[in-house]
Amino acid sequence: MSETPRRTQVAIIGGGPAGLLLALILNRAGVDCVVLERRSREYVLSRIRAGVLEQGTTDLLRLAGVGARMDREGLIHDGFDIAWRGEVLHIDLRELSGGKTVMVYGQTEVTHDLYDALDAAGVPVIHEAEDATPEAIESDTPSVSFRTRSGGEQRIECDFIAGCDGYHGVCRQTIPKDRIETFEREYPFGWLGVLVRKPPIQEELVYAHHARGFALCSLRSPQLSRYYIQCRNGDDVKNWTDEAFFDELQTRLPDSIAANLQRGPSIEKSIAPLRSFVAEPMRYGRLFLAGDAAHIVPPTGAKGLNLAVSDIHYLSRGLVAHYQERDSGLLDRYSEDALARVWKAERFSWWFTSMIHRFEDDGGFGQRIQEAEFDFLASSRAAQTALAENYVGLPF
Ligand code: FAS
Ligand code: PHB
Repeated sequence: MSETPRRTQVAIIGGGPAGLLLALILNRAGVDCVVLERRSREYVLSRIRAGVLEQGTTDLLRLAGVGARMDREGLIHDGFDIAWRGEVLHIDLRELSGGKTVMVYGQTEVTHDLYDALDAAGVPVIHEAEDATPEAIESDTPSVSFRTRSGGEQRIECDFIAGCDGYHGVCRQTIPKDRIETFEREYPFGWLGVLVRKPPIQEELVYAHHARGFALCSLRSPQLSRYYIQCRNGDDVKNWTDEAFFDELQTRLPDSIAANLQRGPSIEKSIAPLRSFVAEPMRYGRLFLAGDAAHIVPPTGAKGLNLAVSDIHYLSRGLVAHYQERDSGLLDRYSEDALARVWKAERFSWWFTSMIHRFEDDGGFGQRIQEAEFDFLASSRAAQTALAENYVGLPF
């Protein structure tokens, strides 16, 4: 393990997709950086999260030189199905969006590819970096202090700090309360997700609305399926045997689709809470927030990982221009540019979540509105086009 540098140009806190992709793009542009990750590499790579990549995301990953395995193993999807009252509405993404598609390729694989590229480039990623703390972020000479078992207490001086440490990270908390504004909506349910080594129920994704709750059929490969069902807030994975999960999933799907379900032992089972959250601005002094550190979306629209990537598009181009052209204009616009896209994805994720989940407390009016929402979508090409444009990803 190379000695931790005492100084770098950009210190990146957080080794998830946002932090790792930023490090790779900066390295490719000759900007010095270090990644500080709280967990071990094995832990980071054990996480099962996003599954759908927008075209803007796959384009940027290719540009960063980590698209080869994705293009070999990823699955291009031209559309998906919405199941409702036993009907199935197909959303033809390619046709409705003017040729755009999405790629099914797990976030875990993206993270693997990023780690491999950073190793090859010799970019320092320090794992099990404890108590990373941004310091002097209002000055021109910020630093990050942290501790590792092997190296003890350490400090890295830098020009800028990228807070890519996720929703529960430290960076957002470092900004004075009167200099940051947060916007939040919690949903009265979570997603119980299961990974199973069986062929998917069908090639394309199925988003299902049902009186008992939402369900989603997704996949990671032709032999690896990912399923979700809406569950109560505070529900516990221990309450769900595999059999109970698959029985509930089957109930929430139209018979024509449920008939193809191949059950198997779950190799991962977890519950994720759903929330919408945005922190403004995404910058304070020399500290920049990116990805889940700045915003969270309910996973219904498959936007979380993709928003992290678009943040890194804006942040990396600003940092590279600062160092290569001594021009800080794009960096100064980072928060404004990133938030403009974040809020559109927040709107879409909220809309899709509100339409397709079961809200117990919404009463008859809420449920009629959901029915009307779906009926309008099913009958209007304009509505389907709007859904498709958002799902494949709005322009960066
Ligand atoms: P991440 O949270 O991925 O990475 C932050 C990193 O910072 C982590 O590795 C963490 O260990 C590290 N860190 C935290 N505090 C630190 C500190 N103080 N010092 C150093 N390191 C620190 N999105 C979708 O699009 N579809 C999905 O289906 C989906 N499912 C999800 C399920 C779950 C359970 C969760 C939590 C999220 C899910 N998401 C999904 C969203 C997810 O994919 C995120 O959008 C994506 O991981 C964002 O990447 P990052 O911003 O890099 O944050
Ligand atoms: C997934 O495959 O994990 C996935 C796909 C689409 C979503 C959310 C999650 O909207």
